[in-house]
Amino acid sequence: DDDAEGDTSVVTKTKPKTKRPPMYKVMLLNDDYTPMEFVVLVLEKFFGMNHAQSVEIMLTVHKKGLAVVGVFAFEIAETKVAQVMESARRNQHPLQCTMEKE
Ligand code: TYC
Repeated sequence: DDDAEGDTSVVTKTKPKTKRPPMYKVMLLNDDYTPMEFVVLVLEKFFGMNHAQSVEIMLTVHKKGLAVVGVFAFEIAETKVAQVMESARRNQHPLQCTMEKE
């Protein structure tokens, strides 16, 4: 929209803002005790990765300390984090999964 302001020639643009929801990075954190194979299974089960992708991401976390495993809308990200944390708890692994606004 062009909104003419008063009787001078100043014109301001009003953006047609279609608002997208904020997205959230879901991250996996490294630790010294969670077995590599468990992390690989978690990535396959909850993030729909194939085996090769899962191994690659797991090794990135292992070497760098953390990695983004996916970016989702808030509710989805929350569910992924809860699923990973519950699976880690059930299996008595200290694996940590967190989310952060992009
Ligand atoms: N560092 C763990 C080990 O050596 C493996 C591991 C990878 C743990 C990724 C957590 O998010 C993680 N067994």
